[in-house]
Amino acid sequence: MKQQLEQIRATAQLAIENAKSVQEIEELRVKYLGKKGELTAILKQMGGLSAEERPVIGQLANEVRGSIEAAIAEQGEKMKKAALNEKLQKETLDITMPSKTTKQGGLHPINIVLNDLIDIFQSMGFDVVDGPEVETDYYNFEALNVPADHPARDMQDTFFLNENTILRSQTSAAQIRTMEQRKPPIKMVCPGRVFRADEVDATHSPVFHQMEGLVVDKGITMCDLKGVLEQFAKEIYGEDTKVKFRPSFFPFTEPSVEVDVSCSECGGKGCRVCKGSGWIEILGAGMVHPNVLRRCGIDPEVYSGFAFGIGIDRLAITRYKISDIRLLFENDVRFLEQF
Ligand code: 2U9
Repeated sequence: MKQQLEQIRATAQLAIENAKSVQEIEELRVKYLGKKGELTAILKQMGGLSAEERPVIGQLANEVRGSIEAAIAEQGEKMKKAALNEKLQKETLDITMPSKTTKQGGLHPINIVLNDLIDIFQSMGFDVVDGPEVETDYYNFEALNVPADHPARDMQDTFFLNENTILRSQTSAAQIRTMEQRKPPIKMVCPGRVFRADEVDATHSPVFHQMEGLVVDKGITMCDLKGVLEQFAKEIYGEDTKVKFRPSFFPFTEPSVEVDVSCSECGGKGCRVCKGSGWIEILGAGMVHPNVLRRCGIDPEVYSGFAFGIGIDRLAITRYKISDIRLLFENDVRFLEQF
């Protein structure tokens, strides 16, 4: 039996050293140490041994088991190391390879124009205020002197979420809230996305962007309106730009004006861009209607103000000679990477 055990030790040792895979080692473990393995088979015969022999053979059997287990562990470790070495060899890093280039993004043309507008108005002392895109009927219409049955609602037909909740058709609500919360002087612009139930074509989109402005204080007159807007037009279109104020109508301003600038393309002679007129309309404005001030708790006998609205998308289209407003919303990278 002693001989048999030594034989098992020697053959197991050899087989384990020659094993080529983890799977093979596992098979050898089962073959020698498993329940039906060779070592176990020998141990089962120990009952037939004499009392003197039994402890000697028992001890030897344990030694053999121990040395087989150690050989298995050692060979397993060797294999792990070999596999790691092989992996490291294959995964050598070539630090001389050129790196992957990441494409740098850029600003959307609407944001380029928006940033310019913010810079201009901030330099004139205007605060920039934000407001929610989902508004109540009151803040979008009623507070701006546009009651439920007012015909001007047609011009600003928007999307209703329910009877009282809408997607804002202008950013004016933020200005109403500011007037409700703060005493004049107020000098603010609010840029943002607005919505109208318009048919989509090359010049109309149901989603567009505007920047509205509001100045309220004692003694504000149409002269302030003209001075600020003329300065703005010159900063956007150049010092030589002429500015024209035409009478117009908005329910929230009285009197109201539309502002044209001399065409920067032809210098006012008339061309395709200005459709032969020499002028391009850039914004609407007016003196804040007394009803609007009164509703916000501001006494129109004491305070007055002017307001204006600028279409950012239209400005971007004329500045970059973009042929179709839809290009601004399709996010085609071939279009966007030109700016
Ligand atoms: C308050 C009071 C008055 C904002 C104004 C306009 C004239 C105007 C258009 C320009 C192009 C909208 O984006 S557009 O289609 N806007 O012509 N907006 S006056 O008047 C206000 C705003 C807030 C409290």
